[in-house]
Amino acid sequence: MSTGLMPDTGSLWMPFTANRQFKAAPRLLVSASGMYYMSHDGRRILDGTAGLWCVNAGHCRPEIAQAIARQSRELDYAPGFQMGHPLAFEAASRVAQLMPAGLDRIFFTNSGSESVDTALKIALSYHRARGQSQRIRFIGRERGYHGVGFGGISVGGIAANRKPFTANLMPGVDHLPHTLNIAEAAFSRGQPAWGAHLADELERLVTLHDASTIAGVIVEPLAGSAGVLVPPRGYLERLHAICAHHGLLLIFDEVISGFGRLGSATASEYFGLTPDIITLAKGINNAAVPLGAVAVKRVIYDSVVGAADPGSIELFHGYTYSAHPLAVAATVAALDIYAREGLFERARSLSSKFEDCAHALRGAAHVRDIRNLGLVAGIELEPRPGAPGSRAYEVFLACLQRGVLVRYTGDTLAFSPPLIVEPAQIEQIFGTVAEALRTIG
Ligand code: PXG
Repeated sequence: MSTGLMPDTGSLWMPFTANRQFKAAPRLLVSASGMYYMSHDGRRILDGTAGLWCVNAGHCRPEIAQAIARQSRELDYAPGFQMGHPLAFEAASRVAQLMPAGLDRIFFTNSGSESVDTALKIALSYHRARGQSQRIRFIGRERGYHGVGFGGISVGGIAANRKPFTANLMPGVDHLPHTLNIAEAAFSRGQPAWGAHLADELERLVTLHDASTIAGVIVEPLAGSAGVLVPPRGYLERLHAICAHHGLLLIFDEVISGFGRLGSATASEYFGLTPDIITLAKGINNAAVPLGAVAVKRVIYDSVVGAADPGSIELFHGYTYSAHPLAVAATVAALDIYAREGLFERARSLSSKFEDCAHALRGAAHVRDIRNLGLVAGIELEPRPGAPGSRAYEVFLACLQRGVLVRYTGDTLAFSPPLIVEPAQIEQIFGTVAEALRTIG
């Protein structure tokens, strides 16, 4: 384990970080095991966020480390264009087995952002292959997060992520309204009863643009990054029905919700819905090596592949590291752990305890709303006048001082622990937040 020595922080331009503020007082993690990180100053930190919603089986699992080490000695890298290696195919089959019936064709990427851009390109290619190349529009949603590629920020709806680039976004994109309404649905446990009608906005957009110009609709079934937005009861079902009726491809971005977060392999399974395309990353291999994937219905693969001349490349798309041997070795090992330890079922069985502990903070100072589903919770705080985000940042720091890592976006604290979390650790996470809230103004 490393000592408390602080590296020179100058060269690294940190992602989604207040660089100057961070570098003035760096917070470093130097090792991890199971539910815990170790900080550079030698403190054990309980991981309330599974890293960034991705380390679903807990940290540094030996089986995954061994699979990666073995693979790095046996086949470090193999080209994925016009060549293959066995584990790529095995990992694709294993991922396909966890998808809703019919989504059994898997394209590998290296991140959620790449999965989203890949999904958009596949959707366009599908319509083109079927002679509907005028279907070029996409419908996203306000406050949606679909990564940081130009496709992803175009269909995404987080204003700050789009603002410097508004003139360069993909054309032909429109947005549904988001579904958060604190006045109507504050402190809902699980899915809010209010808000299914917001899906009808899709009918309005279809009327406006005409279905024949729309390729697809992309939403997170459960929106994480924008502050934990839980879909109202009946909302996703309505979106699904409208898409099916008009021939729009429904893309569920399951980068966060995939691999057990809601207590089933996918949110699609949790809600009993089968979209046309699912984007994946993060938990796909416990975040041990960067990897993302896009799962598509077989008819989509068959259409795109079947439309090309035999012997020609059907989809002009792919990454040097698509199905990187180390990344897919980690996938097979991670999926083995999820299955052997029943971690998705575990998440399901812990979710009511998680809900109770989160909602126990109702009435605590500054708490404006509490939202939850599966092993995800968001606690939205009243922003300080003129200083949005500062209160949540201070709670984040106060929790870290007390040995618990939480996330915050805007003034919403987000919780998404590894699925191996123990009930006492759930109490510790929310108990620490309660304490932190008492210390800040
Ligand atoms: N789609 C969704 C739904 C995501 O949540 C991405 C795409 C992009 O994935 P990559 O691998 O390109 O980052 C994400 C990523 C947070 C947080 O704290 C969320 C994400 C990433 C980092 C932080 O809310 N989600």
